[in-house]
Amino acid sequence: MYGFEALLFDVDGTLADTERDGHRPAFNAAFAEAGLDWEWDPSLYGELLAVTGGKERIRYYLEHWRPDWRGPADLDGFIADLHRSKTRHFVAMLREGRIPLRPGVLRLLREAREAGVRLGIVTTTTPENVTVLLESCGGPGMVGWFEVIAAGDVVPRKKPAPDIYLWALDRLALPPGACIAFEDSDHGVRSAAGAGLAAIVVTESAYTAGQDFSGATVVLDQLGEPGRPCKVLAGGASGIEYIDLAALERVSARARGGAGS
Ligand code: XBP
Ligand code: MG
Repeated sequence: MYGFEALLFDVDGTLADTERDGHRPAFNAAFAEAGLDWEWDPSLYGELLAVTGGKERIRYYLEHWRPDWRGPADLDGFIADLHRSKTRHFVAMLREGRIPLRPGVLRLLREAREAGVRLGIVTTTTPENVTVLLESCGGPGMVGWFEVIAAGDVVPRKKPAPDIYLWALDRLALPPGACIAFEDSDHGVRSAAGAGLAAIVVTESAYTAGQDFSGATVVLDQLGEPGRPCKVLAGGASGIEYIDLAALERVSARARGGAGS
């Protein structure tokens, strides 16, 4: 028995390093295919990550970088089509195996599953991106490991709003104190903490490294593996070599303000 019942994972930046060399080139491929001369370089993409959600990001780009661009009358439909094309390019990259899971992810998921700890996904990204990532990296049955996949447009207000976590908690019929969130960004931490969850931040990404993670319980560079230790960047979880269920028990005790931290 652990002091938590479920682990809830963000996807982009947390399960896999997807943004710079995954989503970004997929957006660019969709723009090129539509005959648009828009090109999101890595630095511009860092600025665009201020807005979560691909469709929302395209709209933000148009408003701030292309204010004079004259789009079609049905701008929503145009953006939705463009974004569908972007998703096609992104899942093709995933199917080619170009984006692996981050260190320690598969090990922790397997351990949790074997121990009967419930698993969920809580992400801004499109549901298809989640299923293809999981199946490409962990095999065809891996989607079934997750009791809830909270993704994309199921809530209108995306992270940093807490809504997507609240949606997942409702489906799991669990209180926030029974869950631990895994995130990589300030948007994600605000969303998880806003819903009342303890959050572990895993970040090696240049895009999120300098962000404010003050709402997180622990900040690590990665989950780590036996023989490949993680670095604890904040949260005082000293002596943790890698995140397994025993380490999570200490983290959750700490989040509850109890002993064992
Ligand atoms: C991830 C995102 C996503 C991806 C693109 O945020 O913001 O928008 O960049 O995915 P988080 P889609 O990790 O906080 O969930 O294009 O499918 O929306
Ligand atoms: Mg993320």
